[in-house]
Amino acid sequence: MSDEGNHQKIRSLYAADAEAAERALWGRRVDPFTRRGFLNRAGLAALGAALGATIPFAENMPGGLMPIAFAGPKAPQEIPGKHPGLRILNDRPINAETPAHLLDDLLTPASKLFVRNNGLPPATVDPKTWTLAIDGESAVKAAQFTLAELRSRFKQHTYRFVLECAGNGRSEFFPPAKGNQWSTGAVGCVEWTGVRLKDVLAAVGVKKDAVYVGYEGADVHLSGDPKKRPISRGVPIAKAMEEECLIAWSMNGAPIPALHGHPLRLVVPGYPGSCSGKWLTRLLVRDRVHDGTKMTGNAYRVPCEPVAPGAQVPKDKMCIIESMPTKSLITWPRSGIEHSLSKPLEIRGHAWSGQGKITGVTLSLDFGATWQSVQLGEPANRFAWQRFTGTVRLPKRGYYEIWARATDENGRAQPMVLPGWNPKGYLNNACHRVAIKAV
Ligand SMILES: Nc1nc2c(c(=O)[nH]1)N[C@H]1C(S)=C(S)[C@@H](COP(=O)(O)O)O[C@H]1N2
Ligand SMILES: [Mo]
Repeated sequence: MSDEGNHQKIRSLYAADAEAAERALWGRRVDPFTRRGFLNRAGLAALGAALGATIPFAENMPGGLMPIAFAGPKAPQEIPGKHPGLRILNDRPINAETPAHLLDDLLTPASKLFVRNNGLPPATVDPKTWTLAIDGESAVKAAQFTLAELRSRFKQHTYRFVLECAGNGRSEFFPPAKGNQWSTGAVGCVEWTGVRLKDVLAAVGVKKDAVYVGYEGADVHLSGDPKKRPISRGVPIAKAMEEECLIAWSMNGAPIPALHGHPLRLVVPGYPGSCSGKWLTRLLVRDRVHDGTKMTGNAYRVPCEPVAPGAQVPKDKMCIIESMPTKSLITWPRSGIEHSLSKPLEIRGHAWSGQGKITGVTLSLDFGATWQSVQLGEPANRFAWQRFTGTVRLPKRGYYEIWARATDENGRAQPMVLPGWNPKGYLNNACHRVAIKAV
C-alpha cells in the first residue's frame, strides 16, 4: 500500500512508547480488555496520512485497533527448497511462516509449508535402516518396525490435513507472549500417506490402562546434549485411536521433505501441530499423561477458565490444549492491494476447525458491523480445510479491511478481534483481516 515511510513512522511511534502512541491516535489509553477508546480527529488524520486513504467506516473501528496494513515487514533471507516469500522468524532452530497470499492453493505445496523446529534436524537419515520403536508402560510388548515392515504389514491411507502451530497468531496478543512471533502463517494443508497409528498399536497390543501416546524424534536439542530432547509430546489414547492419525512417510505424494520429518512422521490432525512428531523414532504407550519435553509446565497449555490479560495463572489452573479452534484465512487478495471501485472484488480463502466441519463463512468490509455469507466448499476429508469464495463491492474510495469469520457445525465461530488472553499466546483464532484501498 502507499507510503512505506508513513507506515514506518506509525510503527516506530508504537515501538518507542506504545501508550503515548495510543493516546495520540485514540485520544486516551485504550483498555486492552474492554477495547474502549475512540479514534480522535488528529488520530484519524494521522492514520489516514499513513495509509494514504480515508477510512470510510472509521466509526466502527474498535478502540486501539491498528489497521492490518501496518503488519510487519518481510525478512530478507531464504531457506533452500522454500518459496522466497516465506518470512523467517529464526534460523537456529529454523522457523518460518507463510504470508496469507502464498497459501491460496487448496493443497499447500511443500515449498510453501511453514517450518517449526524446536531443535536441530538429524544430520543423517537412512530410510533403509530407520526403525520405529514402540513401548511404554501400557504397551503389551515392546516392538520395532522398519519402514519396509510398516509398508508391507499395514493398510496404507492418504488424507489431507491442516497442520497448524498452536502459537499461530501469537504476535497479536497483549500483553505480549514470549516465543516465536507468528502472525497468521504457521498453517498449511498437506496430503499425507502412511499407516494408521491405531492399526500399528493394535498389532503391538495396548493395555486397558493406556492413557496417552507420546512420541520421540531424532532431532537434536539446541545445546547438543544427547540426553535432552527438543520436544516429545503426545495425545490422549482416544485421539490416537482415531482413523485419521497416521504414521506417515509421504507428503504431497513424495517422501516427506527433510525439514518436515523425513523419513517418518506422526500425524495427528485437528490437534496442535506440535503433536505431529517429525523424524519419528519412538512411540510410548503411557499409563499416565505423557511427561516428555513441552508436555509439562505452561507449554501448550492455556488457562482452564478465562483470565484477565496479563494475569498470573497457577500451574494447576492450566489445561493441555487439545483440538484446535475454528479459523479462516483470506488468501486472495493479498493484503495491501489497491482495487478499482469500478469492479467487484473477488475474495477467496480457507476455513477449518479441529472440532468439526465448517458450515459457514461470512465477510465484513466495515469492521464487523455487517456481514455477508460466501460460498463454501466441502473438505477433501475430515480435518482438511475448506475453500471459500465470495464477492464484495466497496462503496466509495478509501481504506477498507476485509474480515473473514468461520463457524463450525457446532456453532463455534471466530472472535472478531482477539480471543481469551493466555500466558503463552496460543490459539489466536481471531478473524483474519486484509487491507484494501479502493481507488
Ligand atoms: N521431532 C519434532 N517434531 C515436531 C517439532 C520438532 O521441533 N521436532 N515441532 C512441532 C511443532 S511445534 C509443529 S507446529 C510442527 C511443525 O511442522 P512443520 O515444521 O512440518 O510445519 O511440528 C511438530 N513436530
Ligand atoms: Mo508448534
